[in-house]
Amino acid sequence: MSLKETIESKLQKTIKDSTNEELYIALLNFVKEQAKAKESNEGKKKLYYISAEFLIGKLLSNNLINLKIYDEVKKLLAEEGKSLAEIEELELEPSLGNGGLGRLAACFLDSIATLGLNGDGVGLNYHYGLFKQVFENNLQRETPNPWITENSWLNRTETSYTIHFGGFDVQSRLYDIDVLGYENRTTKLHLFDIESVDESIVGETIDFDKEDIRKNLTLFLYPDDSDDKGRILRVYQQYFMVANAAYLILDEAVMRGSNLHDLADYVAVQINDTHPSMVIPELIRQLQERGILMDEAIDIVSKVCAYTNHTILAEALEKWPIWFLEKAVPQLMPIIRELDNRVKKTVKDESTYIIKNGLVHMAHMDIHYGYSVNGVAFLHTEILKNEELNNFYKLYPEKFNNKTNGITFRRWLMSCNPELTELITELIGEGWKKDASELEKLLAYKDDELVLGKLLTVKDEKKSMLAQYLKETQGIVVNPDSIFDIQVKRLHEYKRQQLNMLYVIDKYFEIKAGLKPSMPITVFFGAKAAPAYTIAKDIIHLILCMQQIIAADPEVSPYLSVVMVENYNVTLAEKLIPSCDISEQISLASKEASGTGNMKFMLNGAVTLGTMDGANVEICELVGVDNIYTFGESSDDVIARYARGDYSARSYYEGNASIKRAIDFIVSDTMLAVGCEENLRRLYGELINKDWFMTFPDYESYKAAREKAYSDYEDRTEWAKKMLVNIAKAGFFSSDRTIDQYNKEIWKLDIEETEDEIKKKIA
Ligand code: 26V
Repeated sequence: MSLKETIESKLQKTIKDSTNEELYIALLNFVKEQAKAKESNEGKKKLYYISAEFLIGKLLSNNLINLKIYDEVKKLLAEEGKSLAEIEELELEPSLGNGGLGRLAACFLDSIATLGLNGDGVGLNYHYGLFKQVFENNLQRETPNPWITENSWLNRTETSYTIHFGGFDVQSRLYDIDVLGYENRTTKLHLFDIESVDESIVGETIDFDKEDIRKNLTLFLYPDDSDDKGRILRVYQQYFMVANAAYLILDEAVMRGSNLHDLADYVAVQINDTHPSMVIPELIRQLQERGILMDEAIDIVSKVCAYTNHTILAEALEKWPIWFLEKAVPQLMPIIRELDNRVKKTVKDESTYIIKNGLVHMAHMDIHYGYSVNGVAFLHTEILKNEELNNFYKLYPEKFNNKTNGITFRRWLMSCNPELTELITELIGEGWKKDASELEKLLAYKDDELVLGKLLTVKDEKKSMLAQYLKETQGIVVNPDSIFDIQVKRLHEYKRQQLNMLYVIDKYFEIKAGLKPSMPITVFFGAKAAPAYTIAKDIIHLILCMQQIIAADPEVSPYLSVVMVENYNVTLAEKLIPSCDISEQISLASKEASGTGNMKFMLNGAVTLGTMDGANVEICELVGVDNIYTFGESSDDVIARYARGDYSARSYYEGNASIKRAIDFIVSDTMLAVGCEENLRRLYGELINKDWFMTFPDYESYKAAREKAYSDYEDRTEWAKKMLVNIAKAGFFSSDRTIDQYNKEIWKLDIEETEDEIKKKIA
């Protein structure tokens, strides 16, 4: 059967006569069948990547690309007068993550499937995801973000377990999403849900009865953690996730032939940040249930579990009060106490203990009882070893290793930027799609004006497409001939969207004073703030107020505009990133573990304006100082400044006229006319009295670097060379490389025979 016949047999009518909804469902079912027909990855040892977040994005086009039928389907639909792009718009995006950590997990699944590794993802099926962001009166409001429709990518399975909590049980149900590898076999994302979930307890807002666990457990990702009720719900969620994972892991291992004593030959568990850390005591508990004694169970689990750290921010390192665990999962506390006692018996350094002052330190458990601890970029791992986790590094130097993050080029180039994909392929062939290091072949065209011109044309095209899209979907008008300067990422003070705004306000004053930029500039923001993170929401308020002020000012708006997109998500990222000229990666040095947006921008020919933080350091090394704009204090300087504790924001504010003028503007009459006094005064006070993430000391060097980038931009050929070098050097950041390293250095899935077996054979 031809593709057309296959699709039409599903539709029971012609493509021409079908609605986009009908076509979406037909394509969804067609892809699901293709996935089923493909072999799934297998092997003796299997990886379980356990993560509270999988920010997978829409799946239709990506799956068509990985099946290598995207172009064919698009062409067929076009011939019948239909648009694949319009059909894609109908798919709802699941918001099963906050940002980088969840998106990384999704990229990793793509690479695991593509490399044919035997590994699955395990997480939770949140019905309303994180939340949908709505702007009202220049403020963020949160509403539920339902995404599960009658026809979705979820496949209900027969797998179900009884999960015990303190005082009650729940029945789980496993739903699977097929993950298709690029031209390869498939793997699975396992999302656990509860049978008793009750969507009706949620109304228009994200408030709900946080204590009715049997109904609410899988409604939202990370419900508001500003109070104990929300925090303890997280413990319930986390235990539900890992208890299900552990049952699945042990059942499958036994099916693959394990006698459980040899579990480490059959299973590797990657703990993605501390959210799944309870899998350690839970696996020990379940092994005991299956007849294995404590000593051996601990030994087995310590050879199975590996931990990834994604942040050095103390507030994000989970420490649960003992009473939370006693209440939610009393069966785990004796095991956690035993694990802690063993540490206390053998280790002198009290800072590494698991239980301290009534708190259970989840990361400490991971490090003592996991066999690998990795950071997510070179600098981050060095900071873990030498600063944050130095006491652990001294105990277990052999456990520490780096795995610099990566991104899947299938989604972040081939799918979101077919125009650039085509140009690259025309120049260097198809090989880069399977081996990203081949992108370096592009360097041969560094002085080819024709190629550089084509690169600029593609960028212009993507900018126009974004402008069109924003007009249609958000009613925002942007000038496609302006410089697109973009900062999109979670809203957090350490990422310093406020530093970007300082520049915007400064520039606003310069333009008012007659100092006009020679090219118009559009500054884009996209960011969700955690619902209970007050200052982050105040920063969003400032951005939206400034957007309004500039738009209404005919003196300024022809030269400068601010655009904050609503509800930034994977779908919007796929439109924003290809159209970007300047990629803002301006975290306070030492604070951004890696960043992955920085890699996506680079791959799409944006030039980075950034601090020497996270993976920016590696980007800088790869592209060379001529092809990146770096600024700001080094991580060593920042760490030293924190240690001295002598930073005074106020003295910078008083000593620098541009900073003072910009900060005072936050509480000016102009701002208060469009904004909310309480929010603006709070932000103003926070900045001049605290500025915990030290924006002021970096301001002058930031401004200089940004001005340099803008002026360099005007020499279009020279700029195009920078773009080309960035694309050519992005190969290192393919998640295929990252996953290959995880496998060779941590999981060792390809090794069919264990050392013991080989030794036995030799003997
Ligand atoms: C989360 C939260 C949530 C509540 C407010 C405070 C706070 C502070 C930090 C975090 C970060 C949690 C871990 C995380 O998402 N890390 C990100 O992981 C990415 C993938 O490795 C990495 O690229 C980012 O640099 C890192 O921030």
